[in-house]
Amino acid sequence: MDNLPKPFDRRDSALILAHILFAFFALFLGGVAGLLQGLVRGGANALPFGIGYYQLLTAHGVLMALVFTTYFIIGFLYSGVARTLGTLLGLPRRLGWLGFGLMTTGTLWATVLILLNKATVLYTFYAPLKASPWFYVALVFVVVGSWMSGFGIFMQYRYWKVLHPGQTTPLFTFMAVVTMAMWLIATLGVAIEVLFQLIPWSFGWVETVNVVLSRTLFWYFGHPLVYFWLLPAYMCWYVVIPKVIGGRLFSDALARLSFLMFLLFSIPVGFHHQLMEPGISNVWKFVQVVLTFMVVIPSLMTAFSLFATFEMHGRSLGAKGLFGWLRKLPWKDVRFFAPFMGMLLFIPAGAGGLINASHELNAIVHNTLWVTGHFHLTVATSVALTFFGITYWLIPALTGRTLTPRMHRLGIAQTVIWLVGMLFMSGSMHTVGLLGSPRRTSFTTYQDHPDAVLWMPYHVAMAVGGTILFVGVLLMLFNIVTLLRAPKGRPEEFPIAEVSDAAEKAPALFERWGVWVGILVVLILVAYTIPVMDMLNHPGVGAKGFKTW
Ligand code: HAS
Ligand code: CU
Repeated sequence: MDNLPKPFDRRDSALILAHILFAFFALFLGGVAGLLQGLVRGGANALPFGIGYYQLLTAHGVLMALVFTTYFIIGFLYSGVARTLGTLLGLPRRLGWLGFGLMTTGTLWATVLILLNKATVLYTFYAPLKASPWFYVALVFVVVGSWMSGFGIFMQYRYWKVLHPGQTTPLFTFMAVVTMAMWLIATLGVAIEVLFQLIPWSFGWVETVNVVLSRTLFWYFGHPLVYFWLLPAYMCWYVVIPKVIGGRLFSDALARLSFLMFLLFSIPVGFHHQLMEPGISNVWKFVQVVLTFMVVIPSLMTAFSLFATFEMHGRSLGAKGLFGWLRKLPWKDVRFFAPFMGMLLFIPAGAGGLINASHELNAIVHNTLWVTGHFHLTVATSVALTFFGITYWLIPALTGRTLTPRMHRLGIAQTVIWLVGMLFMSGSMHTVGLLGSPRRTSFTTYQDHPDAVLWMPYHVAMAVGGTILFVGVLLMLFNIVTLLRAPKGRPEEFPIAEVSDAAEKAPALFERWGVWVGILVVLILVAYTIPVMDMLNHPGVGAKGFKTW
């Protein structure tokens, strides 16, 4: 009896499950949009009901990249905090529901506006594309809602700290706190952009908008946004996967250090999305590119730590030779297989990121489908497959059900479909991007440029990949329904790894938040003060705004 996993409090599982299921609802809607737009670009006929390509592209980006991820992440973070610190307190749980309510209001509102064709501004909502002001108001609801959930996590953590003076916080919660701290500091940028620039301008209270400033505020947020997606996947790789394979985490201190480095270096790097923009001097682009290469280091540390975990485990089971440990991994366990495939593809995905971040190479790939290929490997493969892998044990753990061998097989099939679809889609996006095919464009031949005839076969391959991926979305939804109805029996556990005996204990300094946030503020000021002053002092004429759809 003692060995049975401790069940979740029903009120906690209701909150977490609401987030996870809403996430997959968004994935489904976003998947429909993705399928249709892939077909349009692949040369299929016009869309039904007068729906526009860019309208779909907006729905796809918002629902997949912003809604699916944010809901899943908040649900997952709450689950791990409740698992490692104990049942949620009343206030954190209420903040979780308040966050859920605000985010859902904002999401539904924004989705309706997109479907009414009043906010066809893509997921980056760049000015001077001008949406209905209510779209920006809806975004405020989403962001403020996510803050509430963040405050809930901080509160639970503070309370635990008070009750356990001098103890090291469990690794999962430490990582959740870092992730949410980064999120809060990063979203300040987009909050300023939306509240002080986009809302007054779209309501007509001011006539023009300072475009370069708005894009800078956006990317101050937009880069850490991608780490907000990645860090929860890393939490699974560091904390969950070693347990699933039956091994131990290589080093707890190294894992914490890598997360602190993400906190420091995720934010002052937004200019690597603006390398081709006028209005920012090369000196500041250079500074931020240097910091971008700093933020690669914790990912390399993560890769090292994962290899070490896998190898240590394999050798303890008698694996021989350089790669013998690979055979000792539990290939038939979907809790391992799906995230592992995410890791594997993160190697080329990350390499593509390094290419993007190199100023000269960025000139070749910027605004081409290469970049779209890059983020379909990073967020839509590495992160998405990891989130799917989490879902297979999290839902049964929340509902006290069992992950059956049939579910493992279905999950592995889903992963393989996803990989094949992405291979077609992201592979052809990368290639055709190098041939110059632009992103965010439904159709062009660049005035019959000779290279444009080379593009079409790749666009067809993208559509094939998109169709396979849509099958993958449908199978994932089927799997979720099956998980919800899995047999009751031995409840599934929430896997939390132990640390290897040889590992060092994390120094107390790691939880001196004032120090880390202080250094972060200094880095942000160094990277942004002068260029932003320049933008404020030379606002140009300002843009009136366009509705191009
Ligand atoms: Fe990126 C554009 C640079 C990572 C997402 N990126 C984007 C956009 C998105 C995105 C959404 O510098 C488009 C935004 C838009 O709409 O305009 N990116 C980077 C760099 C990294 C990087 C340097 N990106 C990500 C991640 C994302 C993401 C992660 C989402 C989750 N990206 C850029 C740049 C642009 C950009 C430019 C702008 C392009 C432009 O011109 O517009 C790095 O963080 C990557 C570091 C990663 C590694 C890999 C480590 C490998 C690991 C796996 C180990 C595997 C194991 C298994 C152990 C160095 C940890 C092994 C097993 C075996 C058997 C072998
Ligand atoms: Cu970035």
